[in-house]
Amino acid sequence: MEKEVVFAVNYALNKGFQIHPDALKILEQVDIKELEHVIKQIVREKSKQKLFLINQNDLEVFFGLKDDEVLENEYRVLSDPTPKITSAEGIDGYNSLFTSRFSKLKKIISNRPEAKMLKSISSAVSTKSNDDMYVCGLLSERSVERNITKLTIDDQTGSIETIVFDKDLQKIAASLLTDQFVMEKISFGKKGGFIVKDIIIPDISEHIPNRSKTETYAVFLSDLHIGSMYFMEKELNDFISWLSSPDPIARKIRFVLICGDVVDGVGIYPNQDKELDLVDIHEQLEKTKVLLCKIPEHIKVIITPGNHDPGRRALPQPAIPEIYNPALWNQKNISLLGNPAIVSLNGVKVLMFHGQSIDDIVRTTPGLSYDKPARAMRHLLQARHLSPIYGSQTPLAPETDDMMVIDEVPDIFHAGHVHVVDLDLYRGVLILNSGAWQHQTPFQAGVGMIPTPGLAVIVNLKTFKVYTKDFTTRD
Ligand code: D5M
Ligand code: FE
Ligand code: ZN
Repeated sequence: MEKEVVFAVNYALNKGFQIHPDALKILEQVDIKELEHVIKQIVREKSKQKLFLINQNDLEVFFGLKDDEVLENEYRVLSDPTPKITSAEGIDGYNSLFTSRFSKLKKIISNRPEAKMLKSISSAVSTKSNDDMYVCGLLSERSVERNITKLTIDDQTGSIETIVFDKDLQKIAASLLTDQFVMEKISFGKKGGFIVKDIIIPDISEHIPNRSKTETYAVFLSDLHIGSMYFMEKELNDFISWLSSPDPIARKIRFVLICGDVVDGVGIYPNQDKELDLVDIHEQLEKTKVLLCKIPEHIKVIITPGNHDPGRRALPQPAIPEIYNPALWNQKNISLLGNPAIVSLNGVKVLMFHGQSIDDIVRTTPGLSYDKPARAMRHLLQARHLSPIYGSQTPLAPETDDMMVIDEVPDIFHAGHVHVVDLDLYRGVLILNSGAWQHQTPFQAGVGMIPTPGLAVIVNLKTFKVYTKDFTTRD
């Protein structure tokens, strides 16, 4: 026996494993260079399963000698803002953006029984009825004074100030996002003023997700920040090499989704150049191309932009323009889409949104924090809008169609931006934030943000079981 084979056998025996005689025969035929690595992988995986016999099948799977069952890998783009982006300008543009937001969300809420009783704001204001009335609009103002909350909502006919006395309703009122769509049950009070009896938000109903027929896996990544001094090149490279390894999960991966901040960009924040390894955007994208082109061709790679990527800053963002790297665009297994985008992976609908608005939401909503971004994402699903707040940090473009409305309920809602891996399941929708491949930056250290970088989030599209694989530790 060759010394590598002896090593492998002894390694397994010392860990309490038995080796089937048929497996021994295979060990003598396999690639010696791979042997140590593979035997350690098998021992680790089977220890987890508490199965202490190594058989022929294990070796065939881990060495990639056995063909996988045919895995479905059907990819479709369901929504991409790139070709739809216009250049509506000024106040008119914002008026039409908000008109579009209002009418799309009113349509979404129209399946609620109460929606049949909706009155326009101008007619509610003039009626001043003591009976219950329903109105809906975008929340333009909220104020809290002496144990009461005042909410002002607007529709195209006018504006109404409403008063919330009830404690529980005040809690709901506090969680509303500025410019979000709401429906209210109100009546005109004896002492004057419109009293809020109920607050209804569009939300989603219990959702039965679409599933892949085969055990195909997708990997969810974001915030690579290629070009930054803090970019974790080694870890990302290890991840990319792992995709071509005989690991049984790696062999079933057919999709890699990258949800923005692919590069660190140039001039994104003051003095950024002092924190860049590559100070030219073309160099950053060239490096991106070199790294991502190492992903095997049977895996489809989908890239959407974030606030660090070139294109435009305001939402919705077009795909990273082809001129920055035609080779990346023309790579057969790579697709560049805008932000937000919806793709179908074997029928599973994935909404990809970089997550810029999470910053605004965390800052303005009681109970939310940066270490639990999936909670903030849940708020967005409930508001049925990816970036409601206008005029805060997240820039919105004055499009005539509000493409940030969540029209269709996705099966998976994928975002990044805050550099923290977090998961949630809300009414059947898998919410996931995919972390980052950048070490903590001095800015983040200064504000106490603790990222969880170097983790790949992997989802079995048939069972929706989620795995995270840590590339910061060597095995
Ligand atoms: O942002 C990563 C996270 O860090 C995101 O939550 C915003 C926050 N961040 C980063 N830089 C700044 C500055 N300069 N001001 C406010 N918040 C910031 P990323 O998109 O990767 O930069
Ligand atoms: Fe980022
Ligand atoms: Zn970002």
